[in-house]
Amino acid sequence: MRLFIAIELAADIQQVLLSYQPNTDRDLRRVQQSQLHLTLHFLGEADAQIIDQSLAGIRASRFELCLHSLGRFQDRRQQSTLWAGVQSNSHLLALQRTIGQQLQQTEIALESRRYTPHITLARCHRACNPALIQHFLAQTAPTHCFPVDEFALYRSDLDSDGAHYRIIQRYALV
Ligand code: 2AM
Repeated sequence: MRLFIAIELAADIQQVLLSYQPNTDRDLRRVQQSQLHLTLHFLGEADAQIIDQSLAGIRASRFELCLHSLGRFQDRRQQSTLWAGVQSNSHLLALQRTIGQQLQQTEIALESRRYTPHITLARCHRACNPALIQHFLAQTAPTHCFPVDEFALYRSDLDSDGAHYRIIQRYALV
């Protein structure tokens, strides 16, 4: 099963984020409201039961996150990810590190790239229309804050219209 660990966003924050998404275009795909999330760790193919056992022992504190920025990642093939960022937050980074340490006890290979917290809002599968990107990045970034009192293990299923994410387990923060 293709798995990742993420923070689910409440419907009101998802609504805010929807209003920042760029317009759809031939090569641009917006992330649907129910699929918006903040990833902590991408795991790839892994055994959900083993991961669940590992996550169940985590004790970490709840915290507040604030939206803060809009940005873009671009890969070597010119594909872009358009995202919303959150304000730097030591609790978020501590949670991400704690989960990573816990998962090191399983045989899962974790992402080696530096953790860049972001909420993907849209993806361009080829070069994006530059006007759409400019318009997206020129918006005043949202600053809404929201409480984080749990994280979740998600499964990602790929089908003809892209990936579909579903929560398979939730873990409360204390
Ligand atoms: P992205 O939105 O920036 O693509 C599910 O795929 C979640 O895991 C997404 O939030 C995705 O980030 C993230 N992720 C991180 N590394 C990934 C990888 N190597 N392949 C697919 N998704 C990855």
